[in-house]
Amino acid sequence: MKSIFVAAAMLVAAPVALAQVAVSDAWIRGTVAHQTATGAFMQLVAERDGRLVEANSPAAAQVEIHEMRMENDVMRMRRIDALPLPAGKQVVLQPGGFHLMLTGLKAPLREGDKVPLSLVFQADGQAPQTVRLDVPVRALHGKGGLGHGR
Ligand SMILES: [Cu+2]
Repeated sequence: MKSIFVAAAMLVAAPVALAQVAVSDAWIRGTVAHQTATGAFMQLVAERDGRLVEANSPAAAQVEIHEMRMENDVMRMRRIDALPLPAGKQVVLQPGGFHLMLTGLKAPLREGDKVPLSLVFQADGQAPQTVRLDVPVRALHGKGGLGHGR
């Protein structure tokens, strides 16, 4: 498992290769005019037990870590303080599940745009580590709306 993680980490962009957490398939959902919130999605694999504790982007006033769950047959999202990342286990952020919520968007996000996004990881017993990404925007279509319009 260890060697697989190292190999995967070396395939991704240089800034991420040094990271304790491998980030793959990151994308942000495109927005339409006047839409001020959207979601960011990706897969994370941490080398050591830890968590995602913070995210931010110059494109948004705030980036929150959200989870979605069924409550009385209704999908609801709520903010969580941190996303646990067990060592070696893939944690998926996807529509309908965990995601990063970008709110207070300063401009619409169009397909083909790249949005800077910083993720702060905290491995147990280690200093926090920031990973900076340029995340591509994918068009707004298909299923999997986030279920809230702020
Ligand atoms: Cu959300």
